[in-house]
Amino acid sequence: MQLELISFKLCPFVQRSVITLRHKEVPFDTTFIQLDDPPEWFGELSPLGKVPVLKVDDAVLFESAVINEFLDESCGDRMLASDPLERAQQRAWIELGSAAIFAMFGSITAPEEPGSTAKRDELAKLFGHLERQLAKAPPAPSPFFTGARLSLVDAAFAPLFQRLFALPEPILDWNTVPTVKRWAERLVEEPVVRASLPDGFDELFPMMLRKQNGWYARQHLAG
Ligand SMILES: N[C@@H](CCC(=O)N[C@@H](CS)C(=O)NCC(=O)O)C(=O)O
Repeated sequence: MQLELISFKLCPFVQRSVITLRHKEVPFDTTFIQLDDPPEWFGELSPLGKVPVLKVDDAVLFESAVINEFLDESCGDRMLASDPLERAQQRAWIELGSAAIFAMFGSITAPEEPGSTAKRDELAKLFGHLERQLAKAPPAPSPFFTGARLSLVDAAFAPLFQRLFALPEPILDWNTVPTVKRWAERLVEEPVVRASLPDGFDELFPMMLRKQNGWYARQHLAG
């Protein structure tokens, strides 16, 4: 099985698949594109015009959650629960993770302060739900979302946590979500998670935010 991941270097959704591929030690090739100037073939290949896309031999998969479930079912130890109800709940938390990624980006790219604040509030609300879920014992993360082993929920949230920690001025009060904080701090130290960050992330991430020129970047990323 030949795997080719179509990627934009800074995309957190692509990184979810990189974490899964690396965790499962599956060899894959990466083709990077620029989203603001995509090659012509990308429009043909990606039905929603988004990354990640995974080419599996001649077949095409899109949507990070779908790609990750395909990888999970095809390679190595399972990263989702075998029980249908638990598995469905894990999928639901992955969806919440996607909403939180969009809230984060909304907050740091909104053109003006009110838009940025509204997205920040949305992020806080989503994390509040996550905190209440995690604080129910079990399963408080120990250390991962579902217990001792990295799960697809961890793969879905890790790129978000890395970006939140990389911001020069926090957009989330971590003190209000202590269980999430503990999970996040442990997760970003996981070797496979660290290794999934694209080369040059520390410079490229603020550079991308400056280019977007939103209210947050103008306040906290001048120069
Ligand atoms: N629901 C999608 C979201 C992917 C997504 O939004 N990717 C962004 C880059 S981080 C993208 O390709 N944006 C291009 C666009 O929306 O035109 C997934 O989970 O794969």
